[in-house]
Amino acid sequence: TRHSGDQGLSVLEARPKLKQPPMYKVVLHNDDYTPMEFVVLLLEQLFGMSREKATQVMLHVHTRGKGVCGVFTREVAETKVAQANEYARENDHPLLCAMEEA
Ligand code: TYC
Repeated sequence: TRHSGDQGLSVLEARPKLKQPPMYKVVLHNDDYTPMEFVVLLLEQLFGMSREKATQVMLHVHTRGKGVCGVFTREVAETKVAQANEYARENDHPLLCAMEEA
């Protein structure tokens, strides 16, 4: 039988190897200087969040220190992290976005 994450070949039945790719959380870190409105705009524009969801995530990061923007495959996560950090730097904000293995 097939289980989530199975990738082997049983001696009794040949099955296609369908390996799940490793997933990565894109994480936003709090700082004391980046404006709340800028963080909300970033979450809307780069992560496709509604204003309500973006505000909720921004406030989570502000109060808890970090928060998840989304979970993606490695290449997509790397691109999102780079875009978020570029957008922050272009606007002279110290905001830090990073990735963590999910
Ligand atoms: N702490 C910032 C402020 O008070 C807001 C903020 C939220 C900054 C989330 C970064 O990832 C961040 N203006």
